[in-house]
Amino acid sequence: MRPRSGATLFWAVLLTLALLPFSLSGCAPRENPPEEEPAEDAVLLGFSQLGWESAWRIGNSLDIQAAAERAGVQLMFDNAQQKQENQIKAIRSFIAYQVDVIAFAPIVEQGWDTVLQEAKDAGIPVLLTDRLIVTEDPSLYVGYVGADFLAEGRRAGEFLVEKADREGLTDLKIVELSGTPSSSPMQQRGEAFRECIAGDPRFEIVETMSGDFLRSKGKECMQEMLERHERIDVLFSHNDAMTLGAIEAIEEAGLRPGEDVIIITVDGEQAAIDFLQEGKINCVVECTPMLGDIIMDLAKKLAAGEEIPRVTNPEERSFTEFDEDLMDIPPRGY
Ligand code: GYE
Repeated sequence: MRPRSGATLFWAVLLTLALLPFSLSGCAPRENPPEEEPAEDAVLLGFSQLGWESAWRIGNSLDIQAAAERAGVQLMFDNAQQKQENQIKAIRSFIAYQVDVIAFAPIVEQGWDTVLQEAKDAGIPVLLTDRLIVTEDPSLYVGYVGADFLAEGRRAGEFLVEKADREGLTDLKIVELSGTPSSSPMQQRGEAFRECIAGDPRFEIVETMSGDFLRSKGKECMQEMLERHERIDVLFSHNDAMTLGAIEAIEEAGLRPGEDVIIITVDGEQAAIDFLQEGKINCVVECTPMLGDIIMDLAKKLAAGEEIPRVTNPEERSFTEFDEDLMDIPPRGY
């Protein structure tokens, strides 16, 4: 950890207060152990969250804040309200306040090199969390902690193949609701799903629309696609929020989600698991937002000058209508 003067700490605390209106600090779950004042020499972690778009994201923010308290890490948390420029501003202020470590969830893959070079020049290690970036200089970040989005897309595709095999389904018209354009989960979930069904004449993706990972847009896009296509047999949606909106549209069109339209979704928030159990969703591919403890552990190691793994993927699975223990899924917590 770099030595920090009392004055730096003072400014760090001040920045945290300034960022408070954008943070979720007031909402940390109450059942957590009592808050401890971070020690004077606590690791100072600047975290730029990308926004508020889904229950996944809110669960992720709450988990990071609770984990920082548990770990005694002093957290400067900024919420960028879905704007890359706000994330860049937040990272610049973390550099100015000489935090020990910067972590951020990049809203899109491109456009980070300049600000990350500034962090590197200042000697501050940067950890990517939740999403990846594309850069020609891999030394601009020290590691990534988050899901394997290709594995998620593959699980979604494999479920569909299994469903078709088991039930002898053919000629399936698929629509895809994709996430924020140019974000890594959107790119990789879509790519791996396509690879799984490629060349199999039973499957045809008839349309892909971006619902930006938002429930409202998921509903709008689904309404439009239902109007445009005579028949839709399958919905592959890149997150639960869009799926919940799409289910509203499907029901309003007089169709039965899970029966008339096979529904495959990613995240695993409680509302999606509830619908899986009710038969309105056929497959939920898990993507856990509970990354806080791993992030704190890695931040402490980085602050101590230790090496960390280049990639840390949490363990994930999928939940499907074929699972024998479908009704025993423990509460998801998001
Ligand atoms: O699937 C979605 C969220 O980046 C993995 O972003 C995350 C995705 C998640 O808004 O719900």
